[in-house]
Amino acid sequence: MSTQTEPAARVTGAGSTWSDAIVYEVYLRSFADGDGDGVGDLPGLAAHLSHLRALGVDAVWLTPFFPSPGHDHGYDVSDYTDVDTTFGGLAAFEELVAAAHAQGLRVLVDVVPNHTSHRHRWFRAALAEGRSGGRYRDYYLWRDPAADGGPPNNWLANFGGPAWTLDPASGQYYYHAYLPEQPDLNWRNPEVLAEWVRILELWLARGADGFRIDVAHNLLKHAAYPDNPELDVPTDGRTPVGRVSAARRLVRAHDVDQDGAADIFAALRAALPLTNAGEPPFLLGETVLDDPDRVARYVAPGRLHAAMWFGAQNVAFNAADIAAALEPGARPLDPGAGRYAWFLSNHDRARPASRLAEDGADRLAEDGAARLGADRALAVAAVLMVMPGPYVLYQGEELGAVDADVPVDLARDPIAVRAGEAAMARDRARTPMPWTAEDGRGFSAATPWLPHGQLPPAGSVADQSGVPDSHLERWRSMVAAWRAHRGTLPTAVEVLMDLGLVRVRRGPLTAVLSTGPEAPLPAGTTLWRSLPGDDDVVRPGETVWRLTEGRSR
Ligand code: TEU
Repeated sequence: MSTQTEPAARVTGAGSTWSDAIVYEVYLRSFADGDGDGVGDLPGLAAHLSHLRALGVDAVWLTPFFPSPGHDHGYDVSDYTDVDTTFGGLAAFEELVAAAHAQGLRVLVDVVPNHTSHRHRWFRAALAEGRSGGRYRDYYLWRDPAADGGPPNNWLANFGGPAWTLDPASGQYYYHAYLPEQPDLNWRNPEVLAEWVRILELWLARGADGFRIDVAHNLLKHAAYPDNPELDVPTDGRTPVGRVSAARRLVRAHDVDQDGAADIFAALRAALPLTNAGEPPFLLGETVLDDPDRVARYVAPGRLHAAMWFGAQNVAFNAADIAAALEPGARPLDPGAGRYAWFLSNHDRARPASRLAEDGADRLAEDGAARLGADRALAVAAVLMVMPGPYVLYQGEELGAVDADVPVDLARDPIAVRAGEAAMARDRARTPMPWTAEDGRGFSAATPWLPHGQLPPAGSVADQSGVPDSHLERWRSMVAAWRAHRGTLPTAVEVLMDLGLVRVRRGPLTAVLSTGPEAPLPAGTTLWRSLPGDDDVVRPGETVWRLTEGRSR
């Protein structure tokens, strides 16, 4: 293992490679099918890199492509060192990396260190070793039954049922935050860290530029396994999809985000070699936490370079909500600290064009509501974009994609299929990318693994490309304006909220979003705006970027 000193603030400081980068999330199964089996793959993506290039993004995050039984669509990994043949095998990964690098795109590999598949050789060995233990038994979390023979405590799995499953052969329960087919690893065992250093080294040697780290907030559980407290009110009705409702009954006091969990990333980062390009690998954590201060712990100096802040995942289109989601990003950071990563959507959440439509998803059959939702999503993306820290864009967001109405008999998400909670299921945001308006949507000639959703209101990629003021062209122009100016901006930012307006001021750039009134713009010149037109005001539902040339307003 080669250990090298990382140049100070190289990956997060002003003007660095990643500090204000745009990362594009590719949900591989649904991006483009290269081999005609109805499932997207790496050759399909390689053939569509020109889309990412035209959009102007800096990096691509590839959702898990490792061999997997597929109980959670790749987030149940049975071998972290290989590429599933469904996605084209290892050669396809190497070709994709070379093609991406040739086009100036960096590649982030999505790793799943919280849990393995039950088919992983470590877990099979752990089962074989039994309760007397051995090297692999302690890679996982085992407890004896409670006095009544039931699970050791009241913890619940995110995808339904108890978080404990009995291994009848040994009489012990093992812990799984997600499905029983996803046993959690024991990160208190130093051997587990050593295994992960070797896995990440392997992908860096194969050309990865960094990693998206699945449920980075989950790695430690309370060592004494106390019960989680019950909540009086299980859900506030605006809770996002991605977890069964029963699991929302408990406070996540002891099963996630334990003190010490964030230190794991300091150990991991210190142990990693540089990338093949000679840079520190970028570490982007998925941190699904309500408290921004808890998220900030994961980006303390020496830990992750960026941690996803979920504050904007569920905002309503009002200035107070949006400003509250932005505000943590305006607090001063320790020198050398990482940043929040900003985003509106991913493969686990409802589409922002649906969430932000006038009356929510119910009226999306009406084209006008969907268009309004998409316009609002772009306006909100435009204030998140100017915050210090990367923006993570999920495939389809650039088209104004809306939630798909996936019939129950075609559902694939375990939250629907296993737990029977279609209302909480994530399939809505995972339907194939609409490249064209034709039958197979240019995604595949075969029946796709999930049905096609309705087209975005502005149409497919082909429908929108080159059409002035289409949703896609407005996204492209925003990215181009951002690329041209981001390198000159300070990291200090101010977020102001007043009478339906949100203002984000970062040096000479001020972004003004109106959720209600028409309002005058700060003096200066307009760099970009989210709606077509050239008025001297910000209109309802619009974000305008103004260059104030050193003026304070
Ligand atoms: O998702 C975790 C996630 O986003 C949550 O909704 C989750 O329910 C939360 O941790 C509750 O505390 C990641 C992946 O993005 C998702 O696709 C996987 O299914 C999941 O982890 C398990 O690997």
